[in-house]
Amino acid sequence: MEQPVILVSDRSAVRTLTLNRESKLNAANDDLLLTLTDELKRADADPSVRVVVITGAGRGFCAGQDLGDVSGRGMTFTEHLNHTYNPLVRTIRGLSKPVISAVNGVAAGAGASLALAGDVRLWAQGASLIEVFSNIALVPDSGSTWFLPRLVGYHRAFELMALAEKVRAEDALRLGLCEQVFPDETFRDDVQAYAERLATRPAHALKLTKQALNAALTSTLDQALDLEAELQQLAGDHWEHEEGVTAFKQKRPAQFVRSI
Ligand code: T3D
Repeated sequence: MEQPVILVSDRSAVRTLTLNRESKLNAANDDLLLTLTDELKRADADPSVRVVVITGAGRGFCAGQDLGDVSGRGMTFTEHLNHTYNPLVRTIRGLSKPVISAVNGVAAGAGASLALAGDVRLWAQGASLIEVFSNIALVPDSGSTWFLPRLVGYHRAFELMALAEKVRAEDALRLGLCEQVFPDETFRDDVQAYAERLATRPAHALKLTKQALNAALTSTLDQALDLEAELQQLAGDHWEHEEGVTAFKQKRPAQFVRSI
């Protein structure tokens, strides 16, 4: 029987979506990309899920487009990106819940873009990222040209893209490509623990925070101030705010998770 291209598992309000084409370092075919996008939307609609983790099976995170699966797809590059990768990246960024890119191994090409697209990027010590596109004379896609210069500046982004050099975990941390690096041996447990901690935070406030940050990346200060004022009203009117203030006054931890 054929293996599912995305494995779905739930633990303590954390949904983990595992790219599952291990023998090809989870290189992406259309089935994987479309299923991942569907699963993200399903997780967003499921009230029992508070955090979503994207990771890879085996020793790779994602090796980008499956280069053995491009002929005969009946689409131009532009059509293919608009059909698969671009909706996926938009879904990650637009999800109302935090998405963790849990980079367990090599992330190359569009896989590097996926590694950068999460709201939180956690890496295993042995993970690496390669903007590999220029090796096959393509342009970085799936958001890499947007994410990378915002993180490392134009010039370093250009160098990484032009030379397709491997960025290892210690350099990724220094460059701001990830928030934390965990030992390979304990990586999946460490990611789960991090995700569970995030899942205890106020979900509604984090949803609005994500919205504000995404908008601020392309807005003026005036626009950001206006949006903050608008979203703060929504946050301030929500029960989470009342609970946070009450907990502060009562000198106890706030309880932002309510049974559904
Ligand atoms: O719409 C469009 O089509 C445009 C969109 C483009 C988006 C893109 O992502 S373009 C970039 C595509 N990706 C690549 O060019 C990466 C190709 N892979 C590599 O450069 C290397 O495999 C890695 C640097 C990622 C890892 O190297 P290494 O030495 O750790 O592993 P390996 O031995 O090269 O790979 C292990 C297996 O995975 C191997 O299979 P085998 O020989 O054991 O049967 C290899 O062929 C397979 N594999 C790795 N990457 C891909 C792949 N198979 C198909 N497609 C891949 N991308």
